[in-house]
Amino acid sequence: MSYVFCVLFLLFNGLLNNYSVHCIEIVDLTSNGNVIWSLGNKNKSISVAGSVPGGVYTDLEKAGIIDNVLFGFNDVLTRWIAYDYWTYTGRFLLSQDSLNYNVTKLVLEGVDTVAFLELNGSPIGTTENMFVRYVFDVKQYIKVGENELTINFLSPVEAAKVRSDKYFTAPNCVPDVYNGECHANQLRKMQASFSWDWGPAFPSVGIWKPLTIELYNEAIIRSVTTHIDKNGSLWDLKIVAYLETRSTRIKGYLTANLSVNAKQYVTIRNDVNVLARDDGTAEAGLNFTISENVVSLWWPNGFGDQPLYDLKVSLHNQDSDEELSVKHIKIGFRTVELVEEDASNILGNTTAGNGLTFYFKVNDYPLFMKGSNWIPANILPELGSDKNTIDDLLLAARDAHMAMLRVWGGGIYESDYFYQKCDELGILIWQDFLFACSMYPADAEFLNTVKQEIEQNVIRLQHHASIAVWAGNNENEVALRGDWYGTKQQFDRYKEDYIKLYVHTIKPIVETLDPGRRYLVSSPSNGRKSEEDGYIAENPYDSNYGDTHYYNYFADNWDANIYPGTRFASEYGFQSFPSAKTLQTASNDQNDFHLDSKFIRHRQHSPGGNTYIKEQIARHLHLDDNDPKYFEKFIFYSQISQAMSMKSETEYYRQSQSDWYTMGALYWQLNDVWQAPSWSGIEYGGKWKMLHYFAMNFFSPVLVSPRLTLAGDINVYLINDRLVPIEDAKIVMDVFNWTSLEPIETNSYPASVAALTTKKQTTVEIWDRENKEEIFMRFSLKSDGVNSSPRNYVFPVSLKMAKGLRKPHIRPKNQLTQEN
Ligand code: BMA
Repeated sequence: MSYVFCVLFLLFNGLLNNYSVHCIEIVDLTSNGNVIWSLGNKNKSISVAGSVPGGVYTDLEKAGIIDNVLFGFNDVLTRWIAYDYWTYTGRFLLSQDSLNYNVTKLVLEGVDTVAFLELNGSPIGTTENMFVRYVFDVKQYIKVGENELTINFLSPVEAAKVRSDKYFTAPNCVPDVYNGECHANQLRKMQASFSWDWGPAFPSVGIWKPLTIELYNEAIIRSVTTHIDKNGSLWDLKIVAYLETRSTRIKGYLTANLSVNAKQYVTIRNDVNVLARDDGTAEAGLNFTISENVVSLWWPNGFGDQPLYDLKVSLHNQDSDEELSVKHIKIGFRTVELVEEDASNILGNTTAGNGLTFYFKVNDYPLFMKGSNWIPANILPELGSDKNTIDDLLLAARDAHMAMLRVWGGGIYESDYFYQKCDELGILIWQDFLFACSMYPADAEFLNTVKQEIEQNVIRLQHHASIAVWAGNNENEVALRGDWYGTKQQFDRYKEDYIKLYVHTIKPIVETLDPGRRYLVSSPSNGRKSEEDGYIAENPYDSNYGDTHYYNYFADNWDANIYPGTRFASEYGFQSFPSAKTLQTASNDQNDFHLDSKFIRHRQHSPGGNTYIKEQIARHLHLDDNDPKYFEKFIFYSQISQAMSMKSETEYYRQSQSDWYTMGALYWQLNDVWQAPSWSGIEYGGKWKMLHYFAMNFFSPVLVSPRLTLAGDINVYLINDRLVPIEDAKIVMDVFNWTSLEPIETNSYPASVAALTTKKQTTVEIWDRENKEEIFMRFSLKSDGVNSSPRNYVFPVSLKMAKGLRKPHIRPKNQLTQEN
């Protein structure tokens, strides 16, 4: 379907509130544009209807060639697909009018991944990076009437292998239990699509984002970036328009129109007279200064509102005033700073005071970042932008008081819709670049495509109020330092490549295109200290610097005393099983539902995972191996165990704001991609595990948080994540016997805490109490002006030792009535 407009035209790109207006003809080549696509394999034994945007797994499933990919062992049973070669063919009509434009560009927003393209039988280009927008000049290849576009894909598994033979880069392969594929690090493709410790391998293939032909005569605005700085009572807003043209010079003018409070607009205009580069690109800028009185501050979730303002940027022809191209975006006014300064300024001359702080200051307030880690919403990238799934997950994050999500480096740069939603909900994004748990090649071909990828994605995403920080990779500094992949003998070579990629290639691009945001070379890292130490720190997990990832499957995770100090916990977690209901969507066979079944073993990718869960459960709960309902109980107990572990660890980090200046807790992981044991709080399909319900409490803005000390006493903290202090409050401790619902003892303690801080209020001595197994303590806050603060509990001994608990005999009401 094609549209010719010199007036308002909405370019379909699947994005909300982000559309373009062009004096331009757009030919929508997606299935939505009524282009008929077909999909075939190499030996032509398969020929089915194709979808664009789409991918081979979804198309073959739709055609009935394969079953539901997430059922049973289908990840392995469908693996032949990743070894075959696939071709998408689309046919579309063009009129003579369409051929009269000066510029004819084929624009592919996302091709997954290694492909060569032909238009009417002529080669027009190749693709090798699923995160890059490819724009090909096709003027000489199009014709009046029917045109045929073919996109021929190589097997991603083979393409990775071919590159690996040439530029081998560790690791050799993922562990066998992943049932995965090797050398994902060789391709600029979602790294998790070759398998992960929480996910199956679906080495996807397809055109996963929109595809159009753009026809125009003069120039267009491809993207817009905004740079917002606070200067006294004024906001400085610098806008850069990224232009594309066919001529050597772009002459005209730009206008920017910004909505402000009280339904007013501010408009400015700037003449443009710039030389285009050889590839037809050029930039032009516009600057605004606006008073802080006409716009309101944007705040992260829990700290205030999220006002967003429309910004319209348009390019005009100088002589005719004709509007050639327009971009609409929404922006928020806020400052975000990642503060790394001498920690002794806050913590004094103490062990904790060594090193540097690591915290986010938003609108000049130091805010503790509560949140989680985001993995792709779907293992098939074409389904990951589903709005309902994104809404459900982000609303769940919002409801659990999360203010930050880390978009993890093994996934994708998410859809525009995702970041728009984060802008609306106040969820700050820690955006990793897409390199994870691996060493990466640094040959020229690889670095060139990475360069394009980083440029395009920083330009696409940086205007979002939600983006807080960029990070070069997930765990690659620590992996190299810790010799995770047997690289020790070649440490220098790998270090050199590491620096080439994250420091010499990515860093300058990010810092030039987005000078206002901090680029961290890795996560975790020691931040500035890692940089001073030559980028591979002696101990990237240093408690006194930067962020840390912490997993401990051997100690008692309910015991807060096991956790090391950190300035910012950007990952920590423990596995649990998804509900039986969710598992049943992956198997109909009752025999599959026990811990040792082939099916369950197939789904557990973490080596030793089930044993760790079992051991963790056994520390606190009694589960009899011979229980006839063992598996159902195991699932349930695994969720209790995970939720309690994450509660202890998260509260430990929140408490540690007071003595270690810990300023962030992002647990691993928010969501899931299939029905399997994992670290997630939300199951595939959207069901909340116990952890997510617990998060609503342990992330509560105001929380009384008790910690059982090694000495056997209770330190009681009051955590206040609000911009106002809590004064003249009372913490009430009720002591209960397990046998009764009435407290046997009640004590209260005066409590107060400044805004945005945590303070230890008191130590309750219980070490010398007798019969600890018969009691537990409940803590609550009484304070005028605090709407809600959840009750909190201390169990002085492991729950399995509790004495006096009786069977509650709780039954649904109608059952009781029937029995009566
Ligand atoms: C961290 C993450 C992921 C992984 C998780 C659980 O290291 O970065 O790579 O899935 O641990 O093992």
